[in-house]
Parts: sequence; structure tokens; C-alpha cells
Amino acid sequence: MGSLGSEKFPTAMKFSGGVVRAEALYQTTRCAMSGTRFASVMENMNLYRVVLSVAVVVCFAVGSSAEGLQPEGWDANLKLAEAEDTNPDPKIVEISLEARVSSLEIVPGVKTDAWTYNGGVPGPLIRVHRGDRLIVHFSNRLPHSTTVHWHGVQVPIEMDGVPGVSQPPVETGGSFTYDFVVPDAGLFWYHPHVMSAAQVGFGLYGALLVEDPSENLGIPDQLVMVLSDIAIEDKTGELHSPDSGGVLGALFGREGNHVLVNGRIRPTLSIRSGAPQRWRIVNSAKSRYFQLQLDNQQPFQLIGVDGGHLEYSVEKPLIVLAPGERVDVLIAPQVEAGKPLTLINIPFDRGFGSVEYRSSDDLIEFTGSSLPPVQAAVLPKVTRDIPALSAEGAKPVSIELITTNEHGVTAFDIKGGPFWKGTSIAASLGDMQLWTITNKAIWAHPIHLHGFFFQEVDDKGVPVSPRAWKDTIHVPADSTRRFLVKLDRPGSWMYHCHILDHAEAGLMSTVDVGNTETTALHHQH
Ligand SMILES: [Cu+2]
Repeated sequence: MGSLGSEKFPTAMKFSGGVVRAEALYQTTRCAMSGTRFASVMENMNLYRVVLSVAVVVCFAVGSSAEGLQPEGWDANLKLAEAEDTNPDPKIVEISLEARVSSLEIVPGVKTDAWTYNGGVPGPLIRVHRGDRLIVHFSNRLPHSTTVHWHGVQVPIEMDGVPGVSQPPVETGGSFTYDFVVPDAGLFWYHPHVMSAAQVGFGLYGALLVEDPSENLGIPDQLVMVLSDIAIEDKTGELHSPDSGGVLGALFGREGNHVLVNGRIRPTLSIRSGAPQRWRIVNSAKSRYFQLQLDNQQPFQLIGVDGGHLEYSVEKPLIVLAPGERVDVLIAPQVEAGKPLTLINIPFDRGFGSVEYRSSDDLIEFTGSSLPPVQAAVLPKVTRDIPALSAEGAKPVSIELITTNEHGVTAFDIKGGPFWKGTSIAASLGDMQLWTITNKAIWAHPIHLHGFFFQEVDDKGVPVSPRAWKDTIHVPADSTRRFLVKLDRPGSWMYHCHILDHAEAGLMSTVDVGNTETTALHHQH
């Protein structure tokens, strides 16, 4: 075992940064997913356009992008800065990304030396089209080494941003060029994989929006929301120490004392009541779950999750996002005159201590604009052809997430594969594996697999409905979850809890696909 890249950080955080077995195998990124089926979408859309245009005399030109219905500048209080594409080639997006400490006013009245990408929390929104090549000239001006991991993007292993596995850590003053094809549409995100609980907690995260040029839902009023939290001393603006609360803090998973949407505390948006909006949401918090509700109880139409659209859209009164997860929802918020509508976060029960004595947080306040309300907006139903993976012949892999107590120190462990003991799951290239993850802890664990999408299945191995491509799965306390995954790209791929304190307290290992020349000890059948 070699460097964990954490010497400059508190010893409590020593399990940082990833595995040290280095292997860089290359395979061109490719699209393993089938495209969205649009015929039925368009059918619904045409009906929807007619209804809308009659109701508000707004004309949607068929074949061209529709005009938004919201007032000018409606999203100004929430809009993310966008990374500038410096490459004239329409199929290449080339950007610069610098990690640096910047003084920001996150809590009103005080300055915080946050860790940022390009000076912002969150970092800039990166926008590409499916199939584009993304080139990121990354430079590190932080006082510590770092990397950039592209959460959910099916990159080749050497672009995965895990120090010691896919690349050396980028030292202070160093740089690295990430260069890969983005194969799938959806909302993804980027963050460090070195001291990730500390670095993400200090502000290092950003969204990557991958749009499908052939998609047309006819809802141009779109918000990208990066949900997070941050731990700041309110009087001084100082960041809390990443090891605050000691072992108990790590076991629970440290949550910040301020909840942020796109780096802002409780922003206000002036909107046109009843006009449909599309929200792309990522939970970038290092430990906090979000459970979203509109305080008028209006349901959301959930059309997509981590890996793009669902098999079919579903109506949800509440949206739960574990750390690392994303959703794509449609909503036509109804705002009454003089009565604001609030998007709230209801404490989600992720185990011991997570809901007791806690109240809801206000995330965004919507007020009604002077524009006339839009009546009878029918949200389009979205469908996608997602072929069901089959458990027949799949190799079973059993993972137990346990709590340990050695020498009086409580920690987490993965039975069979804690990474610092040099074990991992082995797979042959192209294997279909059926993972059974049993959580024996008193806290939930959102488990993220790098490099692949999977399908959650029931206890008979049948994909749950609606079928979805996922890369992060919520495993409640004292529960079991299963998924099927086709491991068709070589490399040593991390899987870990996305409560980043938990990952560093032991819930982190790899699945080694193909001849990675690593010490994979467990091949479970
Ligand atoms: Cu966990």
C-alpha cells in the first residue's frame, strides 16, 4: 500500500482518497445505453402544446425550441455560472477549471474562505450534449492535493479521478487534463476524490448537465439545482473543522449548519403561476439527505434519475435524494397572489439521530410575478425504452455493511472488501453481476458505484418499476437492496458510501474488472 495522500490533514481523516493500486487501462468511452423513445413523448407534447397555446395564447413553433413562459430574469437569484467553452468545434467542449480558496459571502455579513472551482460554490455548470468530447484543463491552487471525479459519467478508468487508481493526485500547483466522451444524457456532477469529506464539505462540487439534442419536452424554463450544505461559524465565517464531533461525527455523517441551493441560502424567485418548469436536481451534500416537498402539497412529476429518463414518469408528492443522487422533475408551481410558495426540505429518517428535534428547512421561496397565470398546463408524460437486465446467469456478489469496534474505536466496514486490507470484488470483463447489499448499521448508506449504471432489482432479481439506470442506491438501515450491473469496461472501479464521512470511516472498496493486475482476493459465487 502506498500514500493515501492525507498527511496534511487531521489523522481522524486518514482513510481518504482511495485505493493505491495503480492500473490505467484504456477503452474508449462508448454508449452502452439505448436512446430515449420519443414517439410517445411527442404525441403527448403535441396535445400539451395545443392546450397551452389556447390557454395563454403562447405559440409553440413545432420543430423549433419553444419560448419560455417565465418573466425576464426569473432565475437570476439561482442561476449557476457556466463554464466557458473555448473550443469552436461544436462537438467539443473545452473548459478551464481551477480549484482555489476564495473568500465568499455565503452566510450574510461574514466572509468564508471556501474551497471552490473557479471561485464559486458550487463550481461552474458544465453544459455538453450527449456524445460530445469534454476537455477540462484542471489546475490545483488549493493548499492540498486533489482530483476531479465525474460522478455517474461512464468515463474510461484513467479519467475517473481516483488517486492511486486512475491517476496520481494533482498536487498543489499541479495540473491534469481530463479528456473523455460523455456518452449519456442526464445530470451528473463533479467533485474531488481526495479527502472528499473535507474537500466537498468546504465547497468543491459542481454540476455537469448533459443534454440530448434530439429531446424536446417543450419546457424551456429549466432550473439546475445543486443542493448542499456547509458548516460555517456564523459570527466569524470560519469553516468548521472536518473532524468536528470526532468519531461520533464521522459515524453519523457530518451535516452542515446551512442548507444551500446553488450556494445560496433561501433564494427567492419570481415566477409565473402555473407555467411548467423542469428542475434538474443533484444532492452534493457530503452527508445530508434531502426530502423535497412544495408547501402547497403539489406533486412533482418525476421523469428521470441518475442515468437519465425513467422507463416512464411517475407522480411523487415527495422527492428523496440521497447524497450523490439526481432527479429530473417537471412541475407547474401554483403561486397565489401575496402568498409565497416554498420548496422545503423535510428531515429524512436516515437512522439514529437524523430526525429527532429537527425541523424543515426552507430551500427556495417562489413569489407570483405580475404575468397572468397559465391555466391547464398538462405536464408531458415521458417514456424511455430501458431493456430489463436479466439475473439469469448473473454472478452473485454479497456485500455486508457492518459496524465494527476494534480497541474501543467504532467504525464501519465492508465485509469482504475494505480497501485498505487489499481486498476487492473481482470480475471478468463483461460479467453480469447481481449485487446484494445488506446494511447492518443503524444508519442508511447511499452506495455509489463508479463507472457503470445499474438496475435495482427485487428479491427475485426482477428490475423494479419503473426501470431506471442508477449509479447511487439508498440502502436503509437494517435493510437489503439488490442491483444488476454489467461490468463491460476494464478497470479498478470504486464503490463506496456517498456519506463521505462513512466512506472514509471504512465504507469504500473496489470492483476490479478484467485483468487489472491487482490483488483481488474475493471472487464470490
Ligand atoms: Cu454510509
